[in-house]
Amino acid sequence: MNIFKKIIGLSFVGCVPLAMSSGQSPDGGKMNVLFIAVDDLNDWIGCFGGNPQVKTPNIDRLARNNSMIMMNTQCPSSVSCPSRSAFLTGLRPSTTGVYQNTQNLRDSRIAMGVPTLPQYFSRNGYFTLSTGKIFHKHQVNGEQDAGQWAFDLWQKESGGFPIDKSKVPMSGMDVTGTVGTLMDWGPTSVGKEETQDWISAQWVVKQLQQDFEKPFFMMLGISKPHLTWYVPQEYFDRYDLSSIIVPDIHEDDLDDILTPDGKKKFEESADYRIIKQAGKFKDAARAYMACISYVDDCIGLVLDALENSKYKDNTIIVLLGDHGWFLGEKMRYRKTFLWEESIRSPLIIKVPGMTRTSQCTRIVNFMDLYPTLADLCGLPVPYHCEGRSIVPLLKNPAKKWYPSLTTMGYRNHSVRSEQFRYNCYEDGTEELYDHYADPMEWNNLIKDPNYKKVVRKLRAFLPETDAAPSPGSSDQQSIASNKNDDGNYFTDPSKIYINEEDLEYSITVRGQNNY
Ligand SMILES: [Ca+2]
Ligand SMILES: [Ca+2]
Repeated sequence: MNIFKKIIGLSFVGCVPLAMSSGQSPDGGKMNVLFIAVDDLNDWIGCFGGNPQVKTPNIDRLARNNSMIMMNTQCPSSVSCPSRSAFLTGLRPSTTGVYQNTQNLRDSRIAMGVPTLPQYFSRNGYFTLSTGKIFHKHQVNGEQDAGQWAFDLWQKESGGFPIDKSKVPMSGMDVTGTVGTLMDWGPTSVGKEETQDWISAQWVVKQLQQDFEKPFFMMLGISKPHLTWYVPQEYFDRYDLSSIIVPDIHEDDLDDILTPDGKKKFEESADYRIIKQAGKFKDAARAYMACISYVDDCIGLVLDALENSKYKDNTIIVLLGDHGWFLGEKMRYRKTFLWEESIRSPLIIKVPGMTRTSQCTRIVNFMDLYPTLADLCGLPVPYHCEGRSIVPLLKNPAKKWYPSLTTMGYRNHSVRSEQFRYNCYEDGTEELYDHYADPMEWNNLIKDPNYKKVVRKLRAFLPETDAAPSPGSSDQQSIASNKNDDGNYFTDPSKIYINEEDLEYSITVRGQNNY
């Protein structure tokens, strides 16, 4: 039995939308926006039902307090930089060419041709402020570009997660051969008050006690549960190791995903192999859960501060995780793949005067956030946005909606409808899963002739353009040619709607080189 899937919060009642005209708070003024992005947080949150054991009382409290839980949100890409670059510009990876963590969106001519989400709000009467990771970080000329150029006020994060380095790896595993941030977990050497996300949250708390002359657009980036899983011991102590339940794993799951020449496309990951050999599935799950409970406490600080502020009834709250995360499913940990665990991402939206405590199971995408927030705040939705405003869903979650696209790397796409996920890769490999019958995506139906029509319909949602990777990509072949199949460099700008004023503005900002 797999108790991990679809134990969807049963205590949430149906939605009876309140009347509210977009752009105005209940008292008639402009709405503020509080946007919280959590790094690598999957659906292991109480109100999302991804793990019945995880303890997230603060996020659950937000969910129960006139928020809509968007149960089936998809990320634009299943790793940080392309996901964030996409929802912050309103342009898909397949339009900007930003596919990997190594690619700074400022090096994509297309991405720089539009104002980013906070820039758009700043130019439309908002005071924009931020701390923590919102934009993906890049080293530029020896300095860190963390997107500080996009905000009116930006606070560099501090504190970190100090540990006793002599004890690394604290998990006791030999993690040689893994790729990415060290797969390790254990207690910090300081209490929570001295850790990074706690300090970031306290900065937001302080801001919420200020008087702002303009409406604010505040973005908080929370860094955990991104690896490494170092948080104060008290969070590990919240979970009894022996009673941890780990996800169901089918070890033959990858056998039915074959390339066009019949070879197995995917193997188990090095992390998975090492954790399995060490017998530490439960330890890894507990460490991830400990980090989530730490994140939940930090978010609790902010929610309490907002509740006790004068902005309580005129502030839209958006809370998201930037993509999903595997904890053993598909024989892997981490992210960057086109399966449900990596793509489905948490999203909670509270719009005072509009949303009521409710769940929406329609398929939406973070691409929809830029147009949705513009719409909610009474700003024109920029023509360039490739997502769509979900305000109709916030008013009526049962409204019929659309399939969604996720891209991971050059020419690898996933289309998700309510019933199906269709994946196709650059090498011609394809997959199809029926979520009504198989929510864990164990049975690849692509060879079943009964689904030909379904596949044809889903393929219609693939992007028209696959932009060549923008500078910074490790895709050497693409860098060598730096061209699309049609011979153009990057995406042809005439194919998307770019406001010339925006283009000029962005180039001016870039010219300042104010990293
Ligand atoms: Ca991330
Ligand atoms: Ca399978």
